[in-house]
Amino acid sequence: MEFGLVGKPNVGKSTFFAAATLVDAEIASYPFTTIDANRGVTYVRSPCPHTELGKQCNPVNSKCDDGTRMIPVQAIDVAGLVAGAHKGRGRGNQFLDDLRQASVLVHVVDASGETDGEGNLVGVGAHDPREDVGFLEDEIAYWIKGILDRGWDKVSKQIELTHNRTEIALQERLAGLGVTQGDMHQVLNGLGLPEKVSKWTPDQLMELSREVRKVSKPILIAANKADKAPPEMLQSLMDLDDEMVIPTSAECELALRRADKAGLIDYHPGEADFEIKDPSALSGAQTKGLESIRTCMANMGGTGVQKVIEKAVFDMLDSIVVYPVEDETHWASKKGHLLPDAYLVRRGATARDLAYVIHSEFGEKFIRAVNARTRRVVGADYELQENDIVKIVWGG
Ligand SMILES: Nc1nc2c(ncn2[C@@H]2O[C@H](COP(=O)(O)OP(=O)(O)OP(=O)(O)O)[C@@H](O)[C@H]2O)c(=O)[nH]1
Ligand SMILES: [Mg+2]
Repeated sequence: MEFGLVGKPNVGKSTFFAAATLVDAEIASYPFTTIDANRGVTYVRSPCPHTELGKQCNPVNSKCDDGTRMIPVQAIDVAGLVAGAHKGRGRGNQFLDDLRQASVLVHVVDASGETDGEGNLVGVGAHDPREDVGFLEDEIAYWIKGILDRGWDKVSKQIELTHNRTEIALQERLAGLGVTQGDMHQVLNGLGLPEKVSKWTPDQLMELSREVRKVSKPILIAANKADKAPPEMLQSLMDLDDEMVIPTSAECELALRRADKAGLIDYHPGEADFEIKDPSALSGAQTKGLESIRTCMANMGGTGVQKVIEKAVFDMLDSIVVYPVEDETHWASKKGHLLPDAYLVRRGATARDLAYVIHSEFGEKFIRAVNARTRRVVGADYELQENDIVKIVWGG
């Protein structure tokens, strides 16, 4: 599972990325600091079932922090995108190809208003961040249209000649974006485009691209630099959609994660406070910096970074956590590792889907599964439930 960080230049995408992954990404207060994409791993939290057994787990593909399972997700940070990128403005939109695999986008917006539409510094409060919200949906749709447009004349005629079903042909073309046949069916049904594909107008292709964007790249907004945003400016941004706009301070989160890594503080991402380990080990400036972060977190209920990641993964993508095991009696691997792996799957995924996630051969040669909590045998179509522990039996 992967999420992409997008937005205009100089808003804090790389700071958010670095905070989430602790990968060293270049950060600077001018536009287009990032040119090539940064990739890294971050984690989402879920209560670990090992607590039900009263025994410590032995995670392999994930981590466990005192009863909280940390499940990896990929993060990708790309160059800044400006309005008109599809016409070549700024760095264009070709670099969005790096986001093909991303199943959800986090739109980082500068809630402080200190950057103009191109990302140049103009002073806190000088630019209305609400103006930056709408353009992204358009630019992502133009990018998708660009992918559809490549060789479209030939492709559209071929679809008609082979009497191939339009939804299958288009889905195959957009499979790299994570578009499924079900998605394509839904999109085409909703649009009611003419049957003759080669007669579709550029406007109709754009309409199609917009709908494909909605199903394949849902967008969540991080109202970043909330630590220095004028309160009424931040509020006006949240008023656009208080479900989809989450205030963040990527800078505070980065400082906290680095201080935690350096052993100076005890901080668990997502929490609203932290503990200074040994106050006498800190310089005056460090203490002052940390205390101002603490005040900011108290106002915001945390830095918002972990909240954004988890909202994207659990709410927008509707993911659940499942634990495949080989030994259903002991919830362990063959080697005796307790609850070694945790996987994120979309709600509605079946036992066979999980088998495919683990290994394509497991999916192909799926025989049955066992729900390790109930010890009941379940079939390929069994719909996985949150925190399920499942043994997959395969062979052939
Ligand atoms: N006060 C404050 N400053 C921030 C925050 N996040 C980022 N910044 C600052 O904003 C500037 C830009 O940060 P970057 O992370 O490089 O921004 P970007 O969006 O990746 O920029 P480009 O790669 O140029 O598109 C830097 O000076 C950061 O220190 C934040 O939450 N609060
Ligand atoms: Mg950057």
